[in-house]
Amino acid sequence: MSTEKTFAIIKPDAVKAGKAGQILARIEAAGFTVRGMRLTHLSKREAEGFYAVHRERPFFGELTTFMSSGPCVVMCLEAPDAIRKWRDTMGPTDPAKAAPGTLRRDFGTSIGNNATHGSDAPETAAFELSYFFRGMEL
Ligand code: 3AN
Repeated sequence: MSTEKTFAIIKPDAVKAGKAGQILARIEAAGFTVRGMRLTHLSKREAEGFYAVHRERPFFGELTTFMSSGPCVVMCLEAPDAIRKWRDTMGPTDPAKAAPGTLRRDFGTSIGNNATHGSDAPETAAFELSYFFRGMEL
């Protein structure tokens, strides 16, 4: 499998709880190379743009309010098969259904406050990386 880039977020719940450093250590231990990283505080409008594919979902308002509630860490992670590997490292959306040792199980507290985000496909990764990073930064 060739090297691939994916987009990741340490969400506001995890940053607020002081878990960003522990999550970053787990990212490095899992074998990802961090190609880009920045602390940012999304506006509601920026969160709505990022999650535009979910705008018809019932939780869209809750999701974008949460994602703009405090600073988060946005990252470009690189590894062989990075998209799948990062989603495996995070675990499923609902922390209650995630296996021990996954980030969402260990740091998430609910389906909304689930500590991390990761792109789910190559097209999504391309959009999400370009939403936060300029080409020359990666
Ligand atoms: P994932 O991030 O695992 O790909 P999606 O794409 O189904 O999950 O959902 C996008 C984001 O919306 C999730 N990261 C999660 O935090 C939030 N979300 C999903 N379902 C709910 C829900 N029922 N209530 C609140 N937030 C939700």
